[in-house]
Amino acid sequence: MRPQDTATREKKQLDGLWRFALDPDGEGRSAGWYRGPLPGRRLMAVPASFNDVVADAAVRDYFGDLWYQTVVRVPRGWAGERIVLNLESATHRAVVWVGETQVAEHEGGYTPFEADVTEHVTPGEEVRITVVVNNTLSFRSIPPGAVEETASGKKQRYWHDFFNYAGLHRSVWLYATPRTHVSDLTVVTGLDGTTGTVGYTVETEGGGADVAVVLRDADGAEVATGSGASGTLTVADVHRWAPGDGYLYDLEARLVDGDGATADSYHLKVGVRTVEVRGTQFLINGEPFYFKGFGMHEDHAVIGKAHNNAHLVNDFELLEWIGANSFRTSHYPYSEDVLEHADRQGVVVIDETAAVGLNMGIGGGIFGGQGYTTFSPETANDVTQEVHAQAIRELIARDKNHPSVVLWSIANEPESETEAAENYFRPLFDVAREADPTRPVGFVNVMLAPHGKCRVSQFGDVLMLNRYYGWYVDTGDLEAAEHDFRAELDGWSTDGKPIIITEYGADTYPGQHSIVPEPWSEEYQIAYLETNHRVFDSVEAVVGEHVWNFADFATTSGIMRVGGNKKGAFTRDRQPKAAAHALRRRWRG
Ligand code: GCB
Repeated sequence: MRPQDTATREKKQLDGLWRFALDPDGEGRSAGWYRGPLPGRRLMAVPASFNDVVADAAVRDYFGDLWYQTVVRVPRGWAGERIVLNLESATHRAVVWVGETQVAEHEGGYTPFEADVTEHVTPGEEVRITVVVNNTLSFRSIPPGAVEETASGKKQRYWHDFFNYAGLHRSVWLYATPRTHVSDLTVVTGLDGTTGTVGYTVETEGGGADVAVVLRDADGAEVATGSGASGTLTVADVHRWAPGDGYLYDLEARLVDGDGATADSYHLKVGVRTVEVRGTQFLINGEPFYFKGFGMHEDHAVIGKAHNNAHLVNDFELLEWIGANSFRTSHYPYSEDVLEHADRQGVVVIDETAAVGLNMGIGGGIFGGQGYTTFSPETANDVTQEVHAQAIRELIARDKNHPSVVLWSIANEPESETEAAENYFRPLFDVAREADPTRPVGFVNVMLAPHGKCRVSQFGDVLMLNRYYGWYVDTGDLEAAEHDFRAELDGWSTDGKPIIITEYGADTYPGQHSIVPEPWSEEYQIAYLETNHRVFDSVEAVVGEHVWNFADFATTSGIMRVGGNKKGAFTRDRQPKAAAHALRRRWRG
């Protein structure tokens, strides 16, 4: 649960400039760098990916341990409270000390973790917080990677097509709650005609207390109340949460002590809506929904993958300008601020884990990865699978209450045409469904595993396909692309499931023009999109189109990438390419 300020809780943001040190010899842990000030004088912004902040290639490409440290005064008013240290993310894993005591350890770069530090701090006094982040990717991490020996030393390799930005990308908090407190809250909403239902479950820690819940509308008027740790509230004439109408109620969960006083209070924004897959339709509130939008990235100059509210609002403004109603959090869980904004704006989200690059048939885009087998005792194995399962659980635990989230994507373009892949993924679908029985689950299929060959799509509720007809195949030949794409989709249509085209796109160098549609030109990007759209419009089971990508983004260096991936409808600094105007015409009508 995110830190909050409520009648019983207070939070203190620890963002700012932290001490920062790289640890290329890996000595900091044994030398106990957390026992005192970090060596060196370097400072780093939190939140930020560290890579592009420093003007040094050795820092940008660094992998290994990197240390962050700050000193914070614990508010004196927190005496007697439970005090918690919360990190919204540390990419890709971290160990945290408060003073000289290790308080937390976490694997996975995009989900939050926290530690009860009550016993290790004194309200009114300062305390040193040290975090060692480790950004090395291996076959035991999600996403995977490998460290290879080269003529110039050890190099980090990975098979996903975006730069391995790392560090403390999101906020760090200290917060206080009463000892008896709400520890989790889950809502499931339903509709019965014009009546809405809000099923809730409140979990409590730290002692016996009664639970009381109040649901208020957006104007603050009470519309339903309940008591007990779980129950169902009904709302007559409910204002539904719907695409384009991010109406939110406020659910307050209160713990009440023996004297009737409020022991703890926590608030949750609730959008009342339903999601259902029926045949080849994707229904929101019982109505067919067609996804229009993008696969995105958290990616900006200087700050890398850091969350930034100005960029958040700007990106959503551009989504609205262009007429998008949805996006996918390709290829990792985004900041929870992004999901809260999607809730408010009525933007629909496909929420994805960081399981990208589990495919040795691909690498840095579409080719490569040679020299490894995807699934084997030495590469992705049952330990990897458990790390992956935990990533799914943590994603769902964090995002289960967001009305904007309508579909879980448990992986992007993994190997899926082999028996090993089938065995690896089958239990992971169960993990997702157990964690959330209310939303459909899928994974994103790559064109190397077409219809008839893919052995994993049988487990999904929805087919999510990334296809590059006219780019990686049929390059420059849009007539062949149209023919081949339609033929493939006719195959998938026989599965009787909704199809979302989760990626299609063409690299486009802004300002590159051509009288005839020539790859890399702005004209070609438009012609490519129009060709794809003709295909989608002619296949009934297609219920969505997400262009790859919303904006140009940073990648590793490679002969297929010119200053990063250039498939954006917008440039990296969010200026429209000609295709953005074309998409706007299609999507806004
Ligand atoms: C894909 C990947 C995406 C890449 C894209 C590309 O299929 O899912 O991460 O960036 O292709 O542009 O090659």
